[in-house]
Amino acid sequence: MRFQGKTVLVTGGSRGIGRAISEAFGREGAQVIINYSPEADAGVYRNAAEEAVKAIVAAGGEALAYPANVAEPSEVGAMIEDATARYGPVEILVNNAGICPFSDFLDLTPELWNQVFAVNLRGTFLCSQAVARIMIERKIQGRIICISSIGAVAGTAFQSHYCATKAGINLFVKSIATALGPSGITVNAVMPGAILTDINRQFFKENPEVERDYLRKIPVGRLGVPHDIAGPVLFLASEEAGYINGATLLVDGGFAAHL
Ligand code: NAD
Ligand code: RM4
Repeated sequence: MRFQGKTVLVTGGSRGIGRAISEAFGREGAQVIINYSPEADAGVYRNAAEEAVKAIVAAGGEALAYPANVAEPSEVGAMIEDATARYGPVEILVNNAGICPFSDFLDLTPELWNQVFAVNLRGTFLCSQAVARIMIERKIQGRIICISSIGAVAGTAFQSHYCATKAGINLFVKSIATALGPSGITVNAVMPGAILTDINRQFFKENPEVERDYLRKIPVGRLGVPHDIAGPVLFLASEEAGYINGATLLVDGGFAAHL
């Protein structure tokens, strides 16, 4: 129960890695705001956020689902204001929301480039700044954890847009860790390797050779699962990680450890 009574905002918390993080915080006593995108969660995902809330409440925790596009300043502002009114100021922010519509470089359009940058990098900026302002105002020595990617340190032919956002997140983390450290706020990044979620399920299905290639290169011999990321995120949010600031932590089974 390391996070008893703590207010935690997880962007993109309705499914995949974000859901695993949200549920893990809920199991340890946090009040969890599960942000999600109504657009991204339409269709088969429609009730994903409500299911995540139910899972946390069923486990004895407290949570609410909050629809907001992290790329839109007005929606981010309203979300932070409403969350603060309901649970008190956000003490732990996990910038998890992210998209990766795979595209070969030569087919990549300016619109898709802008869309991926808006969600992954601009969304991380907007949420971090809005939460940090209140943390400083309320003298909260909080935590900001950004979900970057192995894609920040190793590119692929079909993720030039996405990898650029994740490399940007790594240096954004180091920069705001420098800016916010004096206020007692730490900022770190977790870099997942290949984790089987909705972001890549269809891509791997259509490109089985890529999944086979990845499996050959991952020393632990398996793709990751969302639960593999939740533990490191909670550690970085914990008291035990109080002196870790500006770090970027690979959680990839050893994928990036070798040539
Ligand atoms: P996912 O597609 O399963 O979940 C994405 C989540 O983001 C959903 O909850 C969705 O509602 C939310 N979202 C999308 N656009 C949004 C927006 N504009 N505003 C608010 N929320 C929005 O994906 P995932 O694999 O769980 O990815 C989560 C994070 O992990 C992403 O940042 C991704 O880049 C990163 N990551 C994933 C992998 C992997 O292999 N799965 C590897 C490295 C990094
Ligand atoms: C990661 C890695 C994974 C992919 C995600 C979206 O950097 O390439 O395989 O699924 O991005």
